[in-house]
Amino acid sequence: MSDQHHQHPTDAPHELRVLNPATEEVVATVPAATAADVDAAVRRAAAAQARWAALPPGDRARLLRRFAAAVDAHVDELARCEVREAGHTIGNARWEAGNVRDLLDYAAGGVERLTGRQIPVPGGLDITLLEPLGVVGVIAPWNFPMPIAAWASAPALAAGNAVVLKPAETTPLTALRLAELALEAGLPEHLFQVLPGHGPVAGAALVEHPGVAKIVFTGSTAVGRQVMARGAALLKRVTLELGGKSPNIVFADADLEAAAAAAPLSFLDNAGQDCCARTRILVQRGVHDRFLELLAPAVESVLVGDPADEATAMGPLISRTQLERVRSYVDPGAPGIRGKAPEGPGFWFPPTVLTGVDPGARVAVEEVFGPVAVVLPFDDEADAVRLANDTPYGLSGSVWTRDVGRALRVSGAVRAGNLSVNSHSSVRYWTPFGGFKQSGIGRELGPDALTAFTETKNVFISTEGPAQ
Ligand code: TXE
Repeated sequence: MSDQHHQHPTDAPHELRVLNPATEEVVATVPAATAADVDAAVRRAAAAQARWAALPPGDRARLLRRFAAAVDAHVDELARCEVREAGHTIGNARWEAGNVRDLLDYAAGGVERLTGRQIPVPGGLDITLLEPLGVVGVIAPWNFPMPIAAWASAPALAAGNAVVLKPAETTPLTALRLAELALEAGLPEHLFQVLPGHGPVAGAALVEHPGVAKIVFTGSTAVGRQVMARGAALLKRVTLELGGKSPNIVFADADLEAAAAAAPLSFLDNAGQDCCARTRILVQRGVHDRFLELLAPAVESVLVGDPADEATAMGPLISRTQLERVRSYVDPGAPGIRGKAPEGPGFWFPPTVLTGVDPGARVAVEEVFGPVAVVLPFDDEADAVRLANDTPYGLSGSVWTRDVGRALRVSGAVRAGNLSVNSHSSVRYWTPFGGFKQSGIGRELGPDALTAFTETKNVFISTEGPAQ
């Protein structure tokens, strides 16, 4: 680590103020970790990891299941915390806490099934061992603070690693609570540590720490690039889950009612702060106007307001910065469909679909990370694929059609990691998730989630007798 990271830059406060994005009230203040704190945490984690990896796999699995049970017993508390610090709707937040429990259970199930191979070779026996990496650094974003923290942490722990997690500046609280629950469940001390802090301080210190074997980073493509460049000095293993500008492709032969009903879910869920958001709605020209007629009431009727209210469908944006960012993309006079949002306090932006947009316009090209989509017409299948791929990103996308052949052709041709046919959703913990192109490197979740936190060692055992 370089010395400059042992101190806070003068502009980085020593505390993080957590605001409720729906009210702008201060929810909590937590200390921000320095690079020295990160260093101490990594050393403690390394000691804990050695003991953890030496436990019989069945014991590790049992402890992770207890951690899952502890999360399950606190789903409502965790969800309410997520509502307060991230502005997620209470329904979504409960799902997210449940998702952490499910991820821990799923990872626990993998502990005793993590096996190497025996490979036929002449002159001996060859086996591969899947060894833990050591200490894994997880840098999480604020858009899904709980699930994304667990996507990496659960399989990393299951594979025998320790985890040091740096949550986003705006959302440290649920992660801190998860670390407490891990301890209460009996996980060894220092095995799963949460260090709130500033990205350029604590995040950078994790990336540059020689004791951290792998970084799992979820966040912006710009910072992801920096993480990879800085980690390169130590040839650090990296998984990067970055931005997206995903297409939602609606063909004329689709069930238009179903496609229009699902479209708002695909870009308004979590107020559009979702890397998989389908923010480019590509509609075949012949059904363009009909589709917009169906889409308008679906978007206009989305209930935006108090995220703690069970009836609310969409909450606020995370911060004033994010609100300003989203505003910068939308000309208030531009044609389109608009829903309603509260005035403030709070960081509110109404559901917005822009029509008649130039495909090269900033709002049609860049990740907005707010409740904003554009509609772009296309002529035929080739045109749809060209438009869908006309982006540096490649995270996800949807294809709406009743033609199975077309569904398969288009899914095959779109350069993205997660495609859904006649569905708006991408993420299931049983299946691999990750980006093509500038959307990331590596995959999380799915059956190989644990393997991503191991190093393969090949051992050859000679069966040759002594030389004659
Ligand atoms: O992200 P950052 P921001 C996109 C989205 C959003 C934009 C900006 O478009 O509008 O990014 O969001 C840590 N070394 N996504 O500024 O900065 C930081 O502390 C190490 C998409 O919040 O990338 C936080 O924990 N770490 C995305 C995490 O990186 C650093 C989710 C993400 O923050 C660091 C979030 C550094 N130098 C934003 N600088 C997705 N893929 O879903 C910051 N961090």
